[in-house]
Amino acid sequence: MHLFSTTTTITTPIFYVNASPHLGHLHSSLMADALGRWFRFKQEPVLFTTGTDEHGLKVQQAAEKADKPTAQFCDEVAASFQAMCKQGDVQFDRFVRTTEPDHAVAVAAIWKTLVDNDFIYLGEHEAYYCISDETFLTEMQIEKRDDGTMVSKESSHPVELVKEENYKFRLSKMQGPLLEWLDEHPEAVQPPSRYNEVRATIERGLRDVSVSRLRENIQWAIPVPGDANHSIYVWLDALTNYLTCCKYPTDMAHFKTCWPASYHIVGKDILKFHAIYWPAFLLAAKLPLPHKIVAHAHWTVNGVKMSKSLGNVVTPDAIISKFGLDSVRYFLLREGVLTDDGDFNEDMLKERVNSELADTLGNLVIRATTLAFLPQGQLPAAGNYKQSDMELIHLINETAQTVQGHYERPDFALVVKSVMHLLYEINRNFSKHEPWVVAKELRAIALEAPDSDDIRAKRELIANTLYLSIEAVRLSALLLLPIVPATSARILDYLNVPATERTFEYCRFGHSNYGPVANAKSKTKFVPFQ
Ligand code: ME8
Repeated sequence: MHLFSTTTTITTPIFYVNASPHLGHLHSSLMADALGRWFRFKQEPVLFTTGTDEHGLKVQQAAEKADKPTAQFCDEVAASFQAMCKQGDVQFDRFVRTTEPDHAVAVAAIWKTLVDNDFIYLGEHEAYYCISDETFLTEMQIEKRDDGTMVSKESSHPVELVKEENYKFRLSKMQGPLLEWLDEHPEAVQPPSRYNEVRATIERGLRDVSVSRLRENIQWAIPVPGDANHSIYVWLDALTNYLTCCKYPTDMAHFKTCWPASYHIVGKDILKFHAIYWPAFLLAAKLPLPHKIVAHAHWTVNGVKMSKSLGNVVTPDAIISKFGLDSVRYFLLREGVLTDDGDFNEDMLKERVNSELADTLGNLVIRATTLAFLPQGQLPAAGNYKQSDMELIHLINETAQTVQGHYERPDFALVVKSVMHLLYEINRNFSKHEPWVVAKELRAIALEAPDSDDIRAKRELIANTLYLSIEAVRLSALLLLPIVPATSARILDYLNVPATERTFEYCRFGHSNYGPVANAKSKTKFVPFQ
């Protein structure tokens, strides 16, 4: 993935600290976490960053409302996002807060570079500003409500007319370069429907954007270098976090090892900032552009958008405490598809986890490792495979390759579907061969004809069916490690797969020698899965 850098850099949005985390924030964090785990599984160096966006009017006003000093308010809410990561086992390398000193240095540096490259100028700015979304909007993007208030058409949040002297960024100059970038990198914005959306917006034309506000109107912000009357626009500040995490500009040798980012994971609500403003800022600063901007859709609750005012916010804490972490990780990554909004529904969570994780994967573990139907608890060595076995072996190997493509797109729903498809086929094979019946027959005839062809064939059928199943379980558990790490680890422990063999390299049939064959040889018995 990394053409220039040597590290796979993966980011989440940095979340506003105006309110505590909810399921949507957890979802973006889990996507990035699963991706990070995947590349570590492939033994590639990873930098996974997340954090909090702490400046701007929205946060300033939330602190005032809570009647707390702004810095203290930020500390408290940032801690709740860190707690969410801990509870979700989100294994980030850097949790960046935009109030940290190294971030202020990075923001000042990019500002100066944009000024030096003549992309920032002082101008008069008159437009509607939406505090909730921290963005200026054009006349086309707002509408009047029946009660006379003006709101954003997209988010329905109120807007206010702002007329003031602002520094502006020459976004209008970037239409050509941005289109060229998109043409050359059709995978740069995922999924393809979002790519088309971004392209169409750029084609309609871009206007210069305001990148500062008067300091008298917003004090909780990084000041414009050399002009105490202005504060830097919160989005320019926030987007720069991705550079801060790579040690820009203080350690450029390190920076080059991890920039450009391989994946920016974002929600569809902030696509414009990541796929238009951010590449434009980077192009103007002569810095390389990210490889992939992945915009996922939103979670709704029982069909309604999750919102604090509606009181239907699902908190990570409540849901993880109720269902357990892996069930939540599984459901969010399985159901939170990229293109369409997903509905969060507890019954569906239970149904998915029971039918797939428990019934399909869990049951196969139990079926494939039960010793009850093996003569003297021993499993003869597998081999001498039939055509139908060879087809399943091919499917096992193919699944590893297919899943790799799905992870790296990334599309976790497809990862899970591929693994489940393999498990269904293996379960079907198991039921078709009925090794428990064959084992019974074997016991009945073994004494009369201890070394007949029939006995050898029956032993082979049992061994091959079980070994295929064990290998499918081992491979599935490995491939699901990034999504359900604890469940997968439990299965791999149970199969005696050593820690050194829990990497992508071992995702091939028969590649390692674990399962009933190895255990039968060493006379170690399997403990039934509980
Ligand atoms: O926009 N479903 O922060 P934010 C899925 N600070 N994901 C959701 C969601 C939902 N219902 N609601 C929120 C900001 N998200 C800026 C970002 S980045 C340089 C600055 C997730 O706290 C999703 O990733 O409003 C969305 O883009 C993000 O939270 C918005 O978080």
